[in-house]
Amino acid sequence: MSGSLILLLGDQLSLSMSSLKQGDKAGDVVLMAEVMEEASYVPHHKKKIAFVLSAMRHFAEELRASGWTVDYVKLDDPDNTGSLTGEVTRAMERHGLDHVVATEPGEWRLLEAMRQWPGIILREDDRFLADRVRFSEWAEGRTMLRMEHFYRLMRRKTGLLMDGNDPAGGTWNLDAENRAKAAPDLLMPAPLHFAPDAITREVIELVAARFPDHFGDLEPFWFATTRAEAEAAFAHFLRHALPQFGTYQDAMLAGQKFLYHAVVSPYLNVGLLGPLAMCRAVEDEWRAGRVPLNSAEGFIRQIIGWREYVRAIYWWKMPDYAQVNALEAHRPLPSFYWTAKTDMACLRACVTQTREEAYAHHIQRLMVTGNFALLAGIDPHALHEWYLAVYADAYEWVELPNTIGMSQFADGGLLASKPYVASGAYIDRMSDYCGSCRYSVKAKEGPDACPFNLFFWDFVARHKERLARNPRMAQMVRTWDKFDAAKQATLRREAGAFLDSLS
Ligand code: FAD
Ligand code: DLZ
Ligand code: SF4
Repeated sequence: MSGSLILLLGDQLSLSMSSLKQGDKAGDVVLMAEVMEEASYVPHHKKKIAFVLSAMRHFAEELRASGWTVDYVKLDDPDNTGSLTGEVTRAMERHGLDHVVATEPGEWRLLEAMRQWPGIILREDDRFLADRVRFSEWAEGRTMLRMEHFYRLMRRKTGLLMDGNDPAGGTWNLDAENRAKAAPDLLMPAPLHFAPDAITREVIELVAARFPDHFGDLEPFWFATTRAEAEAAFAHFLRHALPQFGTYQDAMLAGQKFLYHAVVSPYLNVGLLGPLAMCRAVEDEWRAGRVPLNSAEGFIRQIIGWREYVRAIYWWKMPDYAQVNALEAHRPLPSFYWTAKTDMACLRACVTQTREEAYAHHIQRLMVTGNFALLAGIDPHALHEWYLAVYADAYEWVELPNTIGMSQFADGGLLASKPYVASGAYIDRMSDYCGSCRYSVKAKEGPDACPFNLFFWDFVARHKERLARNPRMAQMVRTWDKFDAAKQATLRREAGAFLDSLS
């Protein structure tokens, strides 16, 4: 057989990709292609496009340095067909090859397209710790799925934070210690910034010229774009932020976009970092006495717990998962998700930093933008496309279940045990947003009432029957039922008026 064409996608930037494993450096050609289709199937944030293209170009150099022959097609190549299908066809002709080897992509739509390619050989993506088929078998046999059960299996499988058969420190999950409110601190660590090199500067010019209407600020651009830089960014997190990561994991501050978060998900999701090595490094920090257990366990849970769990659910439930809408939410996405023009200080802060950085941390996504959309009855699919577009770390395998399942309860409770809804009191407890807001977080009704307060009760009223059956929400329904009829009517009328004003 002649050599192979090996396709590497923009989020497959590792020398240990399964597609490369049985490859032959002497006879195979690696294809990497920048294509309009991938850059615009949702209107990706400009910084996300620049990050992916620059990381691809740097990785092509890494491949060449390790002995591979790389055929790299740039976005502005005059013959570029604009699609991966077109570029694979052209490359097979160019090199006289009759088959193409690829690691399975992270999105269903692309997997479906690739399965139609003549001569395609797909290999499993072995960068993850949980086996998709074994997960489905484990999940099918259960009446109720919970991440915690899965997480304990993963701790045992990897041996991370284990002392023999027992969890290190005697407890599996220290989440209860990870909910402190943060105070503004001038000495708070910031993620490591990298000055754009010549390759990145060329990409920035390209993105500015080709995607002028896409959301987001292209500059300043400071993301890592090489493996060495990504590793340095993670080492910086281990040293400066991890010790406080756990305690302030849920905190939000208007002036601090990153707090003690790692800000590494873009690097991890494209393959510049590996999940197991990161978790082992975090465990080492704890065993060396440099970080507390609640930080180490909290971090490791996100990676081997949530990250693996949402991916397994994505592949188990796709393609139907993309269509679910259990709460029948159909309201269009308000324009302020793009413009940040709203009097609600919490949403303004989260959308503004999203526009600036293509980043928001988990609680900002879940309890501000996600919570608002869930309470307001926004169409989960419009919201899904927004999250997929605006964050530098967003790929459907991780974004969709986080949005549809965890944040919007649109799968009816498959992924999350209860809808993540909260009134303004939660946002006030965990942030400093409310102090500068035009609304009063204490006001429950009237023109100054925090919209989250109005919407919270309107949500409970709209979904009373379903929520009454959920042990974690039933108390809310009983509280609503105790309100007198006049109060119920006022809350619903004011919530309705505000909701109508959104469109
Ligand atoms: P840290 O808070 O420092 O956490 C460390 C790492 O844990 C992250 O880098 C990430 O790899 C992992 N992690 C944490 N929480 C999750 C989670 N719920 N699911 C998967 N991995 C997790 N994460 C993405 O990587 N891509 C997405 O497209 C994405 N979309 C999301 C959409 C919604 C609605 C919500 C609620 C969450 C989403 N997340 C997504 C999860 C989480 O918000 C991000 O992983 C995190 O904010 C990345 O920032 P960080 O690196 O500073 O994370
Ligand atoms: C996100 C992205 C972008 C913006 N551009 C490209 C590209 O030009 N070429 C490419 O191979 N991959 C790109 N990607 C990443 C893909 O969208 C990603 O591989 C699929 O969504 C599967 O996860
Ligand atoms: Fe957000 Fe309400 Fe607080 Fe304003 S008062 S910042 S709308 S939670």
